[in-house]
Amino acid sequence: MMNPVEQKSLDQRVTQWFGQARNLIIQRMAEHFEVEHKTSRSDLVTSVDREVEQLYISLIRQADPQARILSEEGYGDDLGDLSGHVWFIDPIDGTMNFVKQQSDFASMLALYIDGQPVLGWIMNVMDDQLIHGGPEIGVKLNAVILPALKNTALEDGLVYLSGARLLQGQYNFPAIAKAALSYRVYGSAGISLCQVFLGRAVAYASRLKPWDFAAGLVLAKGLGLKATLIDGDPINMLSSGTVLVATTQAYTDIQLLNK
Ligand code: 2AM
Ligand code: CA
Ligand code: CA
Ligand code: CA
Repeated sequence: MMNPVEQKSLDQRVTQWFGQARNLIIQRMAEHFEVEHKTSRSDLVTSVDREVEQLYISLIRQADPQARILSEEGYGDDLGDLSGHVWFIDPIDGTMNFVKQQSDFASMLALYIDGQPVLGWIMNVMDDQLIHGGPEIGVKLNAVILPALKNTALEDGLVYLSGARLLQGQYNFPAIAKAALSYRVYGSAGISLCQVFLGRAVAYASRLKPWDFAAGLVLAKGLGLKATLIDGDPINMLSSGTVLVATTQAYTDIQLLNK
């Protein structure tokens, strides 16, 4: 395991990696970069996603040589279990926003030890905001500890949802959107989760892969938020799932709607 003093020192070191990643992304944005389609027209990857993933992998391999890495763009390891140190990498989260808007995209890392959430980092790249920390060392926005979140109900707050699920009417998303004060579709899991962590939204729900939710779950635990699959089942860190992160009250409100 890793004690809180060791966790704080690793958090500081990794925070510097995010400075390097941010500089690289901003430099590449001013140049030409390649855009390719993966599984569909709206599923993009760029040469910047690949380069940032490789940067994180080389930094992790130096800092934590025994660790295994689960990363989106294929430069990591094949994992069959979660024993030991496991790092999750989403180099650019919201690649469509990155390509089309040059804003509202994130970069995310997480460290789990023997399947337990230890440290997470989500950077809003263009706003230069890094939310980082974990259950044992607390959660900061840049250098400032985040205040305790209010336990706001669904009807009194914004809910962030995945657009595809909402349009398809899946998992009761339309009922959740109607029950909330209002709803938003942002196109980045990381940016949406940060809205919940900053107290601007009461819940986020979307069908996601492990690198999309790994950092968010660490930070949600550190902030006392609820996080499960939308039907209430526990999240499996090695498979996709429709994940719900919410204040305790909004979580209860959404579970009642699902009954
Ligand atoms: P990504 O940009 O890292 O792929 C909205 O698209 C959100 O869902 C983003 O956080 C995006 O992460 C994620 N996502 C997961 N699977 C996706 C897919 N097949 N196509 C587009 N976005 C996906
Ligand atoms: Ca992607
Ligand atoms: Ca992602
Ligand atoms: Ca990504």
